[in-house]
Amino acid sequence: MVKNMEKIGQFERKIAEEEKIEPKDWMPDKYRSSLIRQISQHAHSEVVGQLPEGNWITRAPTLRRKATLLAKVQDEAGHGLYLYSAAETLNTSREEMWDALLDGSAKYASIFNYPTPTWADVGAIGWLVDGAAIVNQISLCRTSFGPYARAMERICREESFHQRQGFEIMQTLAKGSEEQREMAQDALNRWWWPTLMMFGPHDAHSMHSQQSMKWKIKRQSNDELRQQFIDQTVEQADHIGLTIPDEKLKWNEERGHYDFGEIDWGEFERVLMGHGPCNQSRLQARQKAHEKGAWVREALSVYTAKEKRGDFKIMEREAVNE
Ligand code: BYC
Repeated sequence: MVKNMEKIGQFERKIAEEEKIEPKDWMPDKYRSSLIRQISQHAHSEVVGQLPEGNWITRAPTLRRKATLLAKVQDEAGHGLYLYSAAETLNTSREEMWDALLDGSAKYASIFNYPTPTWADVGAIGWLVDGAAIVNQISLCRTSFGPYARAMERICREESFHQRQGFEIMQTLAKGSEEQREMAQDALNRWWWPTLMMFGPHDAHSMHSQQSMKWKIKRQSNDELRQQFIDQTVEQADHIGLTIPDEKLKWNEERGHYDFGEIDWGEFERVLMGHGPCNQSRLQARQKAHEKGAWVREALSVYTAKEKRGDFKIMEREAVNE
């Protein structure tokens, strides 16, 4: 009992003094499970998040656009891998996390259940979705769990390139022909509200925020980050001459922030329940990719077993002797 109190005291002191909690440190079970929940959802979001933009790799308008998009989508896969690795340090396995994604029981960001019917959607995702992700993730660079914080730093550097390439696509379309400008505006109209939903429910309805902020897993609340994103994005939209689809959007001198309209939380709930426009196809695409990759996992596991047994060293020696 005394020992337990000592461990709790030490954990709380580290949190208070902004020391990172590392995988081998003692931590409360709920701190561990909350991190596994958030980090694995985050990893799934990166992996599923490749699909909407991946849809345009073969149809990108120029070779330069194609190369950039390909690199961006590959970056997202890499982000997924950093995050799965960070979650694994908490004593969960990659297989467990994948199983939960593939059987539909794990959540991933609601935004990736929307379709990408035009090239402007690729621009809107980079500008808005990656833009929102950076706001959230810069804050997470100061999260209390060491491996998550370090993964975030690396991810943020790449996300800022993603955001700029998306913004540049939108800027080019907005300056182009009337048809291109309309395409950009239409994409902004469709992605704006789902992007605001990425930050999660209002603080008053956020189940996990209070405890996560106490443990410094989250450093800013859902509403604070959403407001920060809106404030910075309104000016970017103005700069390229596009209109944010919210009649209530207005600068509030007193608050020093933009006021904005209410999000359709009914739509958010429906997407979370699996009834968004693309929930089924996203899950099916992941299931298919997992089945198609079975031979790679099998080959790797045979390789690892052989390596452990030292088979390759024996083969190397035999090759030298020959
Ligand atoms: N979508 O109590 P709350 C990217 C869930 S990908 C789905 O506020 P919390 C990119 C929430 O999980 C970037 N579910 O939760 C990739 C919880 O459900 P459970 C993704 C959502 O954890 C490719 C419940 O609602 N970023 O950048 O305190 C291409 C109650 O919510 C959502 C991250 O994952 C949502 N939008 O706060 C381009 C960031 N919102 O677990 C770009 C890391 C809420 O009780 N995650 N829920 O079943 C976080 O910062 C936090 O987990 C959240 C939610 C702010 C998302």
